[in-house]
Amino acid sequence: MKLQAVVQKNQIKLLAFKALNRLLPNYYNWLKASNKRKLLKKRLLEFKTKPDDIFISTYMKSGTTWLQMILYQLTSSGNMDFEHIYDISPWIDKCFEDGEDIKQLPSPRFFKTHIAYYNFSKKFNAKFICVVRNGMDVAVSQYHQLLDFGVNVSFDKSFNKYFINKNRDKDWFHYTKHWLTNKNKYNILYIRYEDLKTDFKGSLFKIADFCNIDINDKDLPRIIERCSFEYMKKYEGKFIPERNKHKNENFIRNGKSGLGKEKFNEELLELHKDKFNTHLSGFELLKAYNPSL
Ligand code: PPS
Repeated sequence: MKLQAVVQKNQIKLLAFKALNRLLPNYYNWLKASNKRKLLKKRLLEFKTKPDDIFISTYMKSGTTWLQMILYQLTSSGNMDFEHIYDISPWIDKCFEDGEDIKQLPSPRFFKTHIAYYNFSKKFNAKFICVVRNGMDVAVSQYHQLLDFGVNVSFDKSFNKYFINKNRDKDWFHYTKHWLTNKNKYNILYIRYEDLKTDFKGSLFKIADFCNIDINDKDLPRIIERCSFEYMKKYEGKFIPERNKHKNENFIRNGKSGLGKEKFNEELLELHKDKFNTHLSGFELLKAYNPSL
């Protein structure tokens, strides 16, 4: 009898221990995300903006680097003597995280950021260019990036863990919804990756106009050529983020639209449809991305 009670007690202890172990990583991840968010908000508050600063605000793998190159070509002679695009257009999130100072840059300054909308203060005074891309293509591009980072992951897991993300700052649906809702009424130009592909010139003039940049006729062929996929691929080393440098040169990967859906099985497609309908079906700009239509 006594022995039975001891066994029972130990079983209860074991169950409690297992439950705690399961909860702890969640708590730890939540704490980490919350501390990171606090730090970001603080750094954003401290950051002294200039009114002509441009923030290229994108969910990852949506055309951020392309926009960095477009703005570089629009605001300079466009030579490729720089070592890395981050020397011209810093990734502000990383600078904040690493406590790096933003070095002197000519105006207009243009920064890359993946920071979620609600982390910027209401009075943040800058221009934003928000690039959106079909979620299915983003998810596949993100999956390839994880593979390049050496993460051993299936597409299914990549979609369920990274694209749909417990951390809402990193969840594509939440991220996109907040930038499109624009509760604080920031000055935002929305650009679709697909429009850059089908009508590059039209999108380029929209971007230039938004940034008050004149395009000289003689510069146009150079800008178009240097922002092409082929040209950027040739200089890929100048665009690859640190983490996957020296691994596969697969960052300027294939630059195609509409192929993402081939990776989706029925179950993933249903999940995508469901989340899209809940969060994004009301946005006209994203109509062509609706997997239910
Ligand atoms: S990151 O890591 O979040 O900054 O990546 P990001 O730059 O946002 O997105 C990378 C994808 O953009 C494609 N890309 C281009 N497509 C067409 N034309 C040009 N010039 C171009 N430059 C970059 C790049 O190939 C990635 O998409 P995928 O689908 O993976 O090819």
